[in-house]
This record gives sequence, C-alpha cells and structure tokens, in this order.
Amino acid sequence: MIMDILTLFPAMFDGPLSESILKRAQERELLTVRRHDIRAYAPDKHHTTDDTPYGGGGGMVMMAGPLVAAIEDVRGADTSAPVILLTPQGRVFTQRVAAELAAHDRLILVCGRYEGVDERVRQAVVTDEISIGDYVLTGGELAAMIIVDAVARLIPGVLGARWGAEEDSHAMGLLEYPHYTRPPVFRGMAVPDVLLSGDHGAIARWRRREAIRRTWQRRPDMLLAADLSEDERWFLAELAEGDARAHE
Ligand code: 6GU
Repeated sequence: MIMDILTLFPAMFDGPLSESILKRAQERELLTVRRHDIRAYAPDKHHTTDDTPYGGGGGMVMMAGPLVAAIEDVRGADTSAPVILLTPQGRVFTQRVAAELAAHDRLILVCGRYEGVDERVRQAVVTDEISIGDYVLTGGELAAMIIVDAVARLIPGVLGARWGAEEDSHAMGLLEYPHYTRPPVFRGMAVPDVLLSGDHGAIARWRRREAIRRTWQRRPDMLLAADLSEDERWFLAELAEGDARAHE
C-alpha cells in the first residue's frame, strides 16, 4: 500500500512514522508513506500557498493553484487512487471507512490548513472528504496520521499472524473484553478464575459476554449493529433488565 500525503508541514509526521508498527511495516515494504510539501508547488518566490478570502472575513484560505498542481503531480497518470481531503466537513472516519480504504493499493491524503481550502480544489480533484470526529483541529495532519495508522494495521502482515485485526473491538461491533496478565493477584484484585481454567470454550464465552456487558455500559449505541447470537441476546436482555430494576 502506498500513501501519498500532501501537507505544508511534512515534519509533523516524523514521530508516528518512525516508531513501532508503522516503522516496521515500512521496513518490510508492506507500507510506503511519501510526504509531499505543498509549498514546493507555489510558483512565486515567497512560495505563497494561502490568501485572504473573497467576501472578507477572518483567516486565510489555501489557494487552488499550488494545491491542485501538487495533487496532479503526485497523482500522475493513475487516476484510480482516491484523493481524500482531510476536513471537519468530511464524512466521519470509522473502522468501516478504514476497512474500505485498506482495500485500495494507493491513497492520496490532502491535509487542509488554515480556515479552509478554495472550493475549486474540491471541484477539480478531490474524490472524498474525511473528518476524524466532531471537533476542530488546526489542520488535517493529525487526522491523516490517524488514518495512516488505522489503515496500515489492516494491511495483511502488518500485525503479527497471532494478533490479527479481525477481533478488534469496533470490527466486531463490540468493545473489547477485559484483559489480564501476570501476576494472578494485584493489590488484592484477582484475575477471573475462568481465564486460568484452561477451558477454551468457557473462556471464549466469558469474553463475548464481558464484551457485550462493557458495550452495554459504555456504548449502547453500538449494540444496534452488533451481530449477536440468540443466547447473547438473552444475556443482553438480562443486563438491561438488571439496570431497569436498579433504577426502580
Ligand atoms: Cl480532518 N481536519 C481538521 N482541521 N479538523 C478536524 C478534522 C480534520 N477532523 C476532525 N476535526
């Protein structure tokens, strides 16, 4: 997978790309991240990339000229790769969107800055717009990093074989069950017996139920879309009934 990132601040990506799993994925050539400085496409001697908005008002707007030139140069003849503008106005990024993006062999991520981007950039070259949530960042760079991270770990081989992405919370439609490792007792708190039982069927059932319990407590909205068995639906009904009684 190739990810081309267009930004005014290429150095912002240094840290996240040079550690841990993203570093290893690049070393193993499962992932190629190329950063492109939009400023290099500004023709004037000051390399201007922003200007004041027509109609007045505060702030600056990223100019269409340098940005479209950068995108077209980076994209080249291959127009199949999505050109994704990172903006709070985009569709909201979720695990489902991450999986959708992971199916491409190339992504072009365009980091917006300042108060916005000239509307004609969208009209000319942008094919998708993504936001990472309902809050405002100073620019699209941190959002692009989050997309790189979430998509990279879905590329086959990036995570170890024993630690695939299939069972992730959100991919399953549930939050994760509680995890424990040594020691068996920490400050008087014991690991649940079932996890030490060696009974893999019982462990799997306990984990599913705890995932459902946690999702019910913290993100009940997610349960609408979760794929639950008949047995698990009964368990959920008991949880809901227990809460209803507690509120009587
Ligand atoms: Cl993609 N960009 C900016 N500037 N703010 C955001 C965002 C993106 N997603 C959420 N907030």
